[in-house]
This record gives sequence, C-alpha cells and structure tokens, in this order.
Amino acid sequence: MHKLYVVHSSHPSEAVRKALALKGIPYKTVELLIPTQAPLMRLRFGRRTVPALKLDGGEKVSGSRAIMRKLDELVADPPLLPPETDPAGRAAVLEAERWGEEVLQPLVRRITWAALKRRPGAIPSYQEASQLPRLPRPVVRIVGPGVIAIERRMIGAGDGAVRSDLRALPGHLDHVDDLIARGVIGSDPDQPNAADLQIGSSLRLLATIGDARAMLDGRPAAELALRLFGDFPGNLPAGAFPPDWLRAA
Ligand SMILES: N[C@@H](CCC(=O)N[C@@H](CS)C(=O)NCC(=O)O)C(=O)O
Repeated sequence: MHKLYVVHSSHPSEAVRKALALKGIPYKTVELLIPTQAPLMRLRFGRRTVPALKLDGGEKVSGSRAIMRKLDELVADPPLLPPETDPAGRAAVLEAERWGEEVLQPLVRRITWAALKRRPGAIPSYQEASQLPRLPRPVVRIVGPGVIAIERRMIGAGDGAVRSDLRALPGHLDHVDDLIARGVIGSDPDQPNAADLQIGSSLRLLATIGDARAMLDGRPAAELALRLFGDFPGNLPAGAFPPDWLRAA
C-alpha cells in the first residue's frame, strides 16, 4: 500500500489527501509529530517537508506539486489538470498551482505560526482528529512555546515578515478571486483541479485564524475553501495580532 507522510493540519498534506480521495487511491497515512518531521523526513526522503509519498514499489515523491503529477500518472481519472489538448487552460492551472505553492502556502504558514505564538492556547484545536495520542494540556503549555519558536525560525515567520504578509494578504485574496472569476479555479465543485486543491487548502487553514477570517469573509475565495475543505482542524479566535498590524492590511 502507498504511504503518505503528513503532519496534522498541514495544508499541503490536506491538498494531497483530498486528491488521493478524489481518485480513490488507497493509502496509509503516516502522521509525524511537529517539529520531528524535519529530521525524520530528511532521513527518509532527503527533504525535510511533508507531504511526501512512498509508493508501493518503493518510489519516493516529495512535495505537494510533484505528488499531484504522480497521482495523475497513477490514476488518470478524475484528472487534476486540463488535458494537453487545452494547452492554455493547462498552463493557467499549472501557473495558479505554482503561485499557490510558492507564494500563498508559505505566507499562510507564517501567519499561522505567528498567530499561535500569540495564542498558544489554541494549539490543541489544531490537533483535533489527529491519529497521534493527544498530549495532555499541561505538556502542551510547557513544550508549545518551544515548538512554535523552532517552527517560526525554520520558516522565517518573524514579526517583520508576518506584518508584511498581513499587509499583502488582501492583494493575494484579490488574485484568488480573479482566478475564480476567470474560471482557472473553482469552476467545477465536483472535480477540483490541482490549483483548486493547492490554493483551497491554504485558504482553509487561513480561515481558522480569526484575524484573517475577517479579510476572507464574503469573498468567493472563502466559499471555495470551505466548499473543498469543510472539516479542517483549528480555531484561533480574532485578536491575536496587534490591531495596527491589521489596520495596515
Ligand atoms: N511547499 C512544499 C513544502 C511543504 C511544507 O513546507 N510543509 C510543512 C508542513 S505544512 C513542513 O513540512 N514543514 C517542515 C519544515 O519546514 O521543516 C509542498 O507543498 O510540499
């Protein structure tokens, strides 16, 4: 059986999980504890991030976009990209997926860890439905801030970066709404493409952050995320970021 390596409430991991489900590909989930995935994944896959897929035959594929390509090779239907007979449509979806992975996905990750730094009490909500044994709250209270500090350092989520992420966020959401209006994403709710999954999973994680939800609410982007990823762990009430960080946005 194929094995998918994930961490719980990871947006690109959820994107890949959804693709596997759409294609009806059976797999086993290997859930790793944050932040142990970094050294463990480097040992197993030569790259420190999840999602990563180990195929039945032993082939290893790391990274959400590479995995999406592999899944289309394994099971053609439903396809995650427009057909090669529609080169313009295919290029537009690939470009939206690239933007989703390279720009939106890390931005949402930085905002999430920066918000958790300010509201570590929300950590258990991001562990809901995890396969791993639930850590007792007092343990989370003690180790949580250390884990958050490691993650923030690893992904560059310092205050300066997150302030400019929040400032840039409305522009990025306009871009998503524009992709929807142009039909690049969101055109077929029953058959999401690779960009739908990449962008929708990031927006769904973003919607768990109260301060960001205020910017998302009422947008087609929010509707897309909630439609594709209804159940998603995490709830971090509004008020985590200083008001002037949000005013700047
Ligand atoms: N952009 C890549 C990387 C994903 C990524 O950064 N995943 C996070 C979890 S959401 C991770 O494994 N972080 C650990 C690290 O940065 O060492 C992808 O889409 O696969």
